[in-house]
Amino acid sequence: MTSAAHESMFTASVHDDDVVRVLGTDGTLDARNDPGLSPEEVVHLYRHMVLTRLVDDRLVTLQRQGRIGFHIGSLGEEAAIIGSAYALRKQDWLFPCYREFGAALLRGMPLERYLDNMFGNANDPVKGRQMPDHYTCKAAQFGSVSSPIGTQITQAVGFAWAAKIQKQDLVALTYFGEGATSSNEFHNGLNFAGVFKTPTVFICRNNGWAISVPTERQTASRTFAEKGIAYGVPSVRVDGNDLFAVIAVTRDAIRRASAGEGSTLIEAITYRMGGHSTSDDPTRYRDKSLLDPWADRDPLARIKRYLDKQGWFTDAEEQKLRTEIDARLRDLVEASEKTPPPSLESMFEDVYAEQPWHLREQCAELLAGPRAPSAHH
Ligand SMILES: Cc1ncc(C[n+]2csc(CCOP(=O)(O)OP(=O)(O)O)c2C)c(N)n1
Repeated sequence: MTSAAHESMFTASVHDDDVVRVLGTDGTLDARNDPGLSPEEVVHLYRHMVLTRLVDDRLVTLQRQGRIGFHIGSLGEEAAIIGSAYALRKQDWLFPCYREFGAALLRGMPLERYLDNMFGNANDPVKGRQMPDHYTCKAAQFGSVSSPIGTQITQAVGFAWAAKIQKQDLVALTYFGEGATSSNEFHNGLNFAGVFKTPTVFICRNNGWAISVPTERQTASRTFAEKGIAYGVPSVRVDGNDLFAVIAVTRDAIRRASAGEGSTLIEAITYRMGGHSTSDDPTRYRDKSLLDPWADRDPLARIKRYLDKQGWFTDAEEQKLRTEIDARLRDLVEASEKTPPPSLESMFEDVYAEQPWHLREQCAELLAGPRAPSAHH
């Protein structure tokens, strides 16, 4: 694992026809790159993918009912997100984009806190100061959600560089969409990572769209992975709807980073099956027929076919799981929705160790001022 001579198994795969794949769409397995998960691990990850999808469904419904303001989901991208997060070691850190709540939950963020963020209530980890789906979880080593495109890329590189200077064996993994490869931060981050061999894993979720911009309008490069080669960053294309392949390539990238061999760019080829967010209507710019080829590659259905073949998770167990998650979500949503908003004075916290006089004065004035009636009283 720490051998400086470790060679990546996958780094040649940057071209169109060169994609790492383990799990066939029919549920068969190619043993060559199989990460060798136990039956318990596969079932655990499948259950988590189902949870993620049901959370997505529920949040879209809540937004449509006007109970939360916004949601940005991961429909169709679950394997790319959960597989890569699963490959991380405990000490590693994650610098998210905005679609990776499944990774935060997998790494130990309580579902309660995530839902509190959706309602911006008093238990929201960011105290209601941000939009829904902008959270953080230090205990899960999950940085703050970055919605300005690409900013998390340079944060991850800086973090990894600091770890390298301090001789800590940790890797910073960052997620971004293929649209972010057109940002300055992508250039700055990959260039720096290439020169200084920082222990960073770049996961480019190539989901076909940057809101309404399709990949062919995003770049004239043949692939997104080949952009890494220009920076001297070994790169690989992987079937992002194949949980096993994503785990295998991410583990390999982590091994290389941990061995001092620097960063890897992983292009995970997947598809955004839903809108960009609940504020978007993809039927305005995307023909429905474009979804058809991807339905067959659905990351959850694919694992389920494999589980069926192995006899590891029955339809009855699946039904039971879905019923349990539904009930749990109903209870947790009810609790989060009932929780009052953060206190007004919390707005003045967290900047100064000792609050300066003018903020104390402003806070007192605010508390004494007229209030609109609160929905919670
Ligand atoms: C600097 C900046 N410009 C524009 C936006 C508006 N915006 C939000 S998401 C997005 C598209 C991002 O696409 P991509 O990077 O492919 O990620 P995806 O949403 O597909 O996961 C845009 C243009 C932004 N958040 N930040």
